[in-house]
Amino acid sequence: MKITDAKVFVGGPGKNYVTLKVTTDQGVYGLGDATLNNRETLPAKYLTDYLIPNLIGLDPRRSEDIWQLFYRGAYFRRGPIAMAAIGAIDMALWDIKAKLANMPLYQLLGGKSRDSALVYAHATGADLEDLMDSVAAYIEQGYKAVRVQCGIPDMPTASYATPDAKGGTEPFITDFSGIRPKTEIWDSEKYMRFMPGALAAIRDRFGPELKILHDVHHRLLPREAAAFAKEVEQVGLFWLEDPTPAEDQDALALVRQHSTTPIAIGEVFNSIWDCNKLIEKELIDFIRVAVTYAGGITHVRRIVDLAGQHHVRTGFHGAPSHSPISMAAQAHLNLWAPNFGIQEYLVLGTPACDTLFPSDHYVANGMQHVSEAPGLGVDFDEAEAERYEYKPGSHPIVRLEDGTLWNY
Ligand code: CS2
Ligand code: MG
Repeated sequence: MKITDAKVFVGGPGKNYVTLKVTTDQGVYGLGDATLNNRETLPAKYLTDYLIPNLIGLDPRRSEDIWQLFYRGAYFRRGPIAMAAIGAIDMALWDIKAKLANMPLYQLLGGKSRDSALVYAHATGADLEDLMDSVAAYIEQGYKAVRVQCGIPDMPTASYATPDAKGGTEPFITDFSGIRPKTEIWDSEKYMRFMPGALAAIRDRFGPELKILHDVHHRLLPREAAAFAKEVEQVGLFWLEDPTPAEDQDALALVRQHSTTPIAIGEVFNSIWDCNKLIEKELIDFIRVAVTYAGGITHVRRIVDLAGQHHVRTGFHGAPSHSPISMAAQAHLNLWAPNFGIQEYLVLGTPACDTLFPSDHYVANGMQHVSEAPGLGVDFDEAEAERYEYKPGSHPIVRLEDGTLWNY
């Protein structure tokens, strides 16, 4: 069996998805996602210029050897661009293999460990009252877990993932406003004075059952993160996410030392070497890698297995930057992983997105249900894809009030 062609498509409704389609001499094709948010053209070029010319002619069933070829063979290893490109190929080869086996992909991983997977939605508000309304709306829809992000009083601009005005929704991470980023102003002291009380008020309002998650989004210093995690201990968060940048994995020991608040980190990681210390030293409770950014199913499975040896559960990233293809791959991993925790889920399902990526994966009552179709259980409409093209967009940058460049 041989790979005969591979094509890359960049674009989509409201988002620059980077979709890979790998075709074989037996007519079976596989799909992969290389969407690196706001840098989409780079994994696309890595695929077209470097990986695809070396993929043609190979046996698609040799997914492990192909992964090693593109990881070790690069010489310059790792990094989000290369790992997203490798991830897309890996997803496509797993898709092909499962189609050949005429099985939904989770069967090749080891079958079901559960029949459906818990997801969490994103509640947001310009102020606490607005946020409470957003939380109530998701509970009404049956969600059992909700991430809460709130506008901070006296903050000069809206904060991460919060609307400019009441009733607004989370700003989309790519607004196609061009490659020059907007600027958000941040003040950790204002955040630390307000947010713990807001989280406690949400707990008081909605009771002990609701799984409450909060994303600090890398904004605090390790000491501040330790103090924050300690102060919210009684709120009983399901997790506190990215409390401090984790390039310095050891810094999380300070947070662990001062609090039992569960910690979730990993969405910006692209290999096991970004998180092995966090896992082996048990400094986190949830690993947040994304199947696209972290090299596909083959590599993420290794991270999940390492995490499973250290009481760390999965909490795969699933922001609107993710394509239905990577969300499908994660859905299969969620059904298999013995140490599954939760899946981030933003309602991607706009009619235009569903038309581009037909699938019968679905979420109901806060639970993700996986397609029983052979393979990933998602397709790609090439004719529909012709309607879209790449449009530059960027994350905001963040500065402190004195102009210091900070963490987005
Ligand atoms: C966020 C992401 O979903 C999350 O937890 O951290 O939305 C993140 O802001 C984007 O993926 C950045 O591209
Ligand atoms: Mg996050």
